[in-house]
Amino acid sequence: MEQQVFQNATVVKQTGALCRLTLLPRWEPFTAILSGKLRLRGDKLTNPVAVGDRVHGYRQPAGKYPGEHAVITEILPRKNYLIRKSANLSRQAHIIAANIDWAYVILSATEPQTPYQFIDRFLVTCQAYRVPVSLILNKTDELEWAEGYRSQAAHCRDIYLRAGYEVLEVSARTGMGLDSLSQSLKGRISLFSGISGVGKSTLANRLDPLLQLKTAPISRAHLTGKHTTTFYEMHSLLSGGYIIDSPGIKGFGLLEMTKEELCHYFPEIFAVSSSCRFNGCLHAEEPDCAVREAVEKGLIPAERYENYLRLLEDPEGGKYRT
Ligand SMILES: Nc1nc2c(ncn2[C@@H]2O[C@H](COP(=O)(O)OP(=O)(O)OP(=O)(O)O)[C@@H](O)[C@H]2O)c(=O)[nH]1
Ligand SMILES: [Mg+2]
Ligand SMILES: [Zn+2]
Repeated sequence: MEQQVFQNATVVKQTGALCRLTLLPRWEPFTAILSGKLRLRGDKLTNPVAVGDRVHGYRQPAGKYPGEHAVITEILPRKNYLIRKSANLSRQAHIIAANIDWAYVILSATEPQTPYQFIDRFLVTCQAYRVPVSLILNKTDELEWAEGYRSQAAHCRDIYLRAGYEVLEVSARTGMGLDSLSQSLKGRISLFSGISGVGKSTLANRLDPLLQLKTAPISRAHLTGKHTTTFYEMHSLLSGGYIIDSPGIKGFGLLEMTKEELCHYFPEIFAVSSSCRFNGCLHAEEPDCAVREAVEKGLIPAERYENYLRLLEDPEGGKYRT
């Protein structure tokens, strides 16, 4: 039997050397391995291929190798991707997903709470890597009885609405808000990201009950998630579209930008920065800074400005380009 060539398959899962691929819009995942040539490509990435990658390759003639894995021979150029620092090899980066049409940072209205610093870092990273991003405030059903969280949740929504982001309020438990989310997901590959325990997998299951992804209650003692999902994996939704469910994210990094560029990714800061006295104002200690004035007047939330300053001082994951 001849080798059967395939083109433009999408990676739906990647674990070590093995990938699952499908020829979208068909959903019939099959297993493939990277060709030796691709595995040896010496760049700064720990994984040459990631979920969302488009690849060419061929299927083995039946019976030639055990398991009859297909082989990936080429990874197509990416329209975008997100990376994180590799945990052990600090100079290497790990691609978490590629060719993302939309990213959602999922937050819990109650517990676990995502630090603003994390949210802002995620938003900046998405924009810097040209991934459109929205926020999802999940578990809003719990605000019924968890009164203490109401004003906190409203404040959070307010901050990001004012910054110009879309904030969807939903409940994976009751289904509230999911019709409009479901509409937005159609025809796209979307990434569900966020810290462990905010309900990424529960949300996916609610959007498509056939998925049956593993979920787990948060720890009662620490009010944190249990890192239940351990792989990035794309799933096909019956209602249309594809979502990439992901493990609870712990950190981001690698801002490939200059310090001057950072404020471009804080929309409400960027909007007033043209009125600063100095060209190239970093909005830290410069005189006549329009950004600081706006913060003092309450036009820019202090939390956002503080996170901007934090990122300016500590890009976490390296240095700014100079
Ligand atoms: N009340 C309520 N609980 C929810 C909601 N969504 C998720 N949960 C609960 O939150 C807990 C964590 O949900 P998961 O879906 O496992 O969270 P995850 O974000 O996938 O977590 P990791 O896979 O660890 O990153 C589970 O007990 C869910 O039942 C919601 O809308 N309302
Ligand atoms: Mg999960
Ligand atoms: Zn300024």
